[in-house]
Amino acid sequence: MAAQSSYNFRPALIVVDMQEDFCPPNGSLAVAEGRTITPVINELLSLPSFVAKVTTQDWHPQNHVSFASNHPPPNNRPFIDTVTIYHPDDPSLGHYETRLWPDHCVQNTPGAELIPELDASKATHNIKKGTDPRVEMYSAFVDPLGVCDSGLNSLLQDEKVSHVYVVGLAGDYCVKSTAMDAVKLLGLEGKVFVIEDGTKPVDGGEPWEESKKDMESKGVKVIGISAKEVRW
Ligand code: VGL
Ligand code: ZN
Repeated sequence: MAAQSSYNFRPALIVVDMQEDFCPPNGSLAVAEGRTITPVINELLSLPSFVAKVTTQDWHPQNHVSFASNHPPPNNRPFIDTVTIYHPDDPSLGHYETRLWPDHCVQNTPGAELIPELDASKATHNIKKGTDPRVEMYSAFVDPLGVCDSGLNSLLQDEKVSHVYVVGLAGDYCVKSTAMDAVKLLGLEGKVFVIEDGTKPVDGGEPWEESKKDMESKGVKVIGISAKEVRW
């Protein structure tokens, strides 16, 4: 009897937060060179191999906890100060410290739009995240305390996804968290790839090198667009 392969290559592409507010020249939280990665991402979006192509949008209400403007001075400087976020139902269920940002990606505002040069029509799904005003949510899957689930995990499980490719903005925040959650929630150690040419970090240089090490230590592979894993 012929051996039947149990191996099925079912890759998914996640395009994280390619939104006006994360891009120069006018974004309120513009990532340096954020727009320049679009051709690489469009090339990936044009590949027929993906069983799912997901765009995500940071989609905050105006009263979101990550906005510096929603906290009293003097410890509310965007990019500099942090706040501690407790589990909204019961503080004893957990807490985490998180960085404050300028107001960004407010629901239904121009800054929350996907940038027009992104071939978003080639995506199969769009996921909104960061919609709960009480919690920060960098990952496109779930916030750190499990309060808010975007539905991305069940979507990718339903599609029996075997490999995940992550690009978009920002490399050291939402891309990083999304890739690490893909490993953890889907059990895909060594099968989640961040394509470095398809992302840019908020903090370049040494902090970005550290972020890549963090990702690698959690089973994410950081590769280039020309890597053999991207030429199927
Ligand atoms: C992000 C900071 C705040 C991101 C979202 O998409 O990486 N960064 N909100
Ligand atoms: Zn945000």
